[in-house]
Amino acid sequence: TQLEQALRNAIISDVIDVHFQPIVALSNNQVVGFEALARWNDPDLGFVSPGVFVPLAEERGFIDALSEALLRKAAEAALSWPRELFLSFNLSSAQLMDPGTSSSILSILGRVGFDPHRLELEITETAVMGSADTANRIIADLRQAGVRISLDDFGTGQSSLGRLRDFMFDKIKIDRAFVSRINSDRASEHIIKAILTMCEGLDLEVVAEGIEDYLEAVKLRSLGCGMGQGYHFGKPADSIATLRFLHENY
Ligand code: G
Ligand code: G
Ligand code: MN
Ligand code: NA
Repeated sequence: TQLEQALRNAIISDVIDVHFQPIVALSNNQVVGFEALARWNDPDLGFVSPGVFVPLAEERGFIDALSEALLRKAAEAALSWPRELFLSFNLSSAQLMDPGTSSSILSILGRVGFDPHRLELEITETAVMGSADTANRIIADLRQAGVRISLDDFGTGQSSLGRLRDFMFDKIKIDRAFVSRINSDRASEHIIKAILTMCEGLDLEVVAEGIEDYLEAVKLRSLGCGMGQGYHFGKPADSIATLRFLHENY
């Protein structure tokens, strides 16, 4: 297809960019890290969402090449940040089925000179289900090297609390479906409270995603949620704008 051909060309010519969205400590609104988000603006097709091209890359076997280029760019950009903030990077489900993923990631970090302790990998519940043994092995190898693992979109998909019992994760990212209703829907507030209590007991860090206004931030902070992310704190921005943002915020 046209999209597939364009994606192939974009990967070969290395034009897919990475943007960064701040993650803040809710106690003081200080930036603690950034999530890397792939951005592709094709001259003919216009802006194509990663929600479209990442699954296509997985299906066509391009995901390794794409993800390696994105991680390299993200880590290189993060090396120029004025403080040692963490970098959070999304891993796709196909990567969690490929036993070569951990060594590939660690070798990129080595080449770029990026400390694995500053990297967090976001994975979804569904992705871990896919090929559980391989995924467990990859996660264990990466954590052994100091990389941290966060469970993305928590509360959606085929949630399985049982996965949390295996202590494979360092952090939970509460899906924005709950966050966006926290001040209008009692049920969402109760669910978030329960997640926070559970995470405290399991010694898991928590990020609330999709915070869009001040009242949501205040509410989450009062409930004891440690970190937040969303348009209220900053939209994803390219590496130059991110550097400017960091210099303006310190
Ligand atoms: O940025 P946006 O909301 O359009 O992202 C849509 C989806 O694409 C999200 O689920 C996000 O996690 C995913 N995504 C964005 N960048 C990457 C990436 O570099 N790798 C992978 N695997 N997924 C990404
Ligand atoms: O699946 P994942 O959680 O990785 O998706 C992250 C996506 O959510 C990013 O692509 C980003 O564009 C989007 N996003 C980030 N903050 C907000 C927000 O405050 N509101 C909405 N609607 N989307 C957001
Ligand atoms: Mn994510
Ligand atoms: Na997320």
